[in-house]
Amino acid sequence: MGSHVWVEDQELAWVDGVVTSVNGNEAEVETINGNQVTTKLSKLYPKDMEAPDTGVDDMTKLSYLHEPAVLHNLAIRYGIKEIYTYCGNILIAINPFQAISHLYDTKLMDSYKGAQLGDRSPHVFAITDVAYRAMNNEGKSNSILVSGESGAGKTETTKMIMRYLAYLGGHAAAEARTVERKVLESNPVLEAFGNAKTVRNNNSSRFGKFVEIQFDARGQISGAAIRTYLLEKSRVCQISEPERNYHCFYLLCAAPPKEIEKYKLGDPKSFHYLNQSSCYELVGVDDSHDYLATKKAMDIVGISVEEQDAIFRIVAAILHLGNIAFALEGEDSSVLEDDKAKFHLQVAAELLMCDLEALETALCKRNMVTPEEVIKRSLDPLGAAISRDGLAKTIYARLFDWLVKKINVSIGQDPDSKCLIGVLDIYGFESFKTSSFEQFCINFTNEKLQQHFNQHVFKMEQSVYQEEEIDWSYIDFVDNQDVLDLIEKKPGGIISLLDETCMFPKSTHETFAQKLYQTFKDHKRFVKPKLARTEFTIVHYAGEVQYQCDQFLDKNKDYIVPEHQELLSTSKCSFIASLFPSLNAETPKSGKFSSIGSRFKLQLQQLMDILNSTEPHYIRCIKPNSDLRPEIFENGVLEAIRVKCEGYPTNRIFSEFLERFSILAPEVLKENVEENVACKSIMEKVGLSNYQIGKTKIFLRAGQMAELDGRKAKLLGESAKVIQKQVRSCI
Ligand code: AD9
Ligand code: MG
Repeated sequence: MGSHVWVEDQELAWVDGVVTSVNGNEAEVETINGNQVTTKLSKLYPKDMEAPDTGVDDMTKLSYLHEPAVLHNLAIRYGIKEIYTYCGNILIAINPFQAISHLYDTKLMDSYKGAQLGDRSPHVFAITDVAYRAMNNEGKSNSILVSGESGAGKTETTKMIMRYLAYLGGHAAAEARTVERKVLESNPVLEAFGNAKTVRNNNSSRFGKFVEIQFDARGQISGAAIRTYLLEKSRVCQISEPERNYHCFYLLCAAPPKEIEKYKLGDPKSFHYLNQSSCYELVGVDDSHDYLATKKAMDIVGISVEEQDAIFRIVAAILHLGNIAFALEGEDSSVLEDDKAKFHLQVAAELLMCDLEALETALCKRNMVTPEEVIKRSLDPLGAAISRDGLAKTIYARLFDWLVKKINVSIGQDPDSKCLIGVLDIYGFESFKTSSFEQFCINFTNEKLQQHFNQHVFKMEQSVYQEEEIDWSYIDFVDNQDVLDLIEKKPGGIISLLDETCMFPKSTHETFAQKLYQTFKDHKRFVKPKLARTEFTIVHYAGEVQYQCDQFLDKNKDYIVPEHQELLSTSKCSFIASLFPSLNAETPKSGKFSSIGSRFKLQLQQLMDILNSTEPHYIRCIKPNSDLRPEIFENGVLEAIRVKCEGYPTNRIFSEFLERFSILAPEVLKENVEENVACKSIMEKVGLSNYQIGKTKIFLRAGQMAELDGRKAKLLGESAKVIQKQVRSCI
């Protein structure tokens, strides 16, 4: 009774209050907003009444490391525009959604250069500086991993890291500065082609990115490599309200009149690939300005004027392709719907520099190979539209890959570089009403990174324990290896089973689902939802996600229709033809199945290998809302805390501990013993065990600090009562 606690609240997430009565394992709490709440004792969290009003800049300074305390601290700091907070050496960044003046200017960069972590207020520059210095001093590669849900600020943070690295490792001479300029200008180019407005973010990255910045022996940038992961191809042909397609389409529609005429463009509303949503413009974004800015960035990264022309010709051609509509002819054949469709077919063929009739045939017909001959079979209008969309997606994906490759060649790799700093900006955990293959891959990535993160945090904890020479050997470490096995084990994991299913001609998504149900019926991370026929649920570390298998098979097949391949490889535009190199013995035959899931798994493994060879630094971005609770249940910050809680989440220097708790055993101070002995005596008197005494600090298990504070409050309460009694008796 009388204790200050945090209690869960529907609206505010957490609200503080005072316990007014306790009944068995339930408590009555009067909250500060005047409500009486009855709740289980186990759902109450103690509030630290000694925590400073302005919050703490490092979560590890909090006496209680639990969710309400952490979120409250972040909320206080956010209120005073302090968007960065440490949790040990992990940086937490809360998206301010507005420019904060001077937060990233050169003067500030100067002030972080060479500063120790913790000397100055938490900042993305501070973490980057630590990574850069560690690389220079120890000759070891470092990496900075930025994570968080969509819209949390990963990409903006990544750009700040790159800017600061360019500042630290930049060249003095103007002519030598091209490397860092190219590295920085690669961002707007990739964003124009790989970012789009989504429900969650007006500039959402639809691909993962790992930028490896190479340094020479003097610590100057000498090269860079950009790797991208899994671009969302489906967006090119399908968007829904209130989202947009990739930015480049709108930029081009807002180009100067000469270009509009050249590419036969016009109002974005007239294009099927854009008008499936009524959102065309973005607040605060001027597409015509961005078109020119993108071209300028393309100049800097070394994309020639001719190449730019070919690129935008392809972008325009995709829009025209989307407007080629089909109508039914006869029983199951298709023809161009009307003159409008004919016009767009003609323009698309002109822009792609391929034969008009060949394009129409490639869209509407398929070759059937029989032992005797090759027969042309007609597709129905739906089949033709699918064929058209497939072509558009393939062209776009190849264009994006070309851009990445070109930028890499242009920036150049430094083969002699021994040290690099890798910066990872990758999609966060996703769970939608219908989660499909993309979410499966994204969440798989997050499981992989989570394992890396857990191991890292655990290792960091261990190193503190080691420094203080305390015994940590019995601390259990809960891993997510079982989920990873479920997904990627070979053979037997979901990806393996998917590949097997894809190779078997008669299989359907239903047979795939049945196979999963049978194989994993006893797996504790796999759930078959009740009455499900094609859905399955994975119990991820961040929560359960239900996947819909309907399109898993199709989406896993990296397949180019042979007719499309043939058409484009013979384009008169050498740029386009080069995107579809003719097949030779070494390249896999078009039309043959190649697994996107397996390739992605391999890419991820390569990424993990690189990360494992570096010293990692973590930045967790958070998207705030009114109560600062992350929208998605995944919360890396709390996950870090969970790992910490498995060990000794709280530690205090002996003197601080004594200052706070000597009241519980005042006699120990009189005994003139060593501080560590005094700390031990207090713990023994209170009856707590399992704590550890290090060289300079006492390490407490989760909940012990609260227990000590509780005792202290009780004692103070009782002495207050005694004083009150004495006062009363005097009156
Ligand atoms: V996604 O997973 O790619 O959809 P991100 O990358 O996590 O997402 P992004 O960096 O694009 O989010 O940030 C979203 C928006 O928040 C930006 O467009 C900015 O308007 C805003 N933002 C993010 N970080 C900052 C910042 N440090 N200062 C000011 C910011 N605004
Ligand atoms: Mg992003």
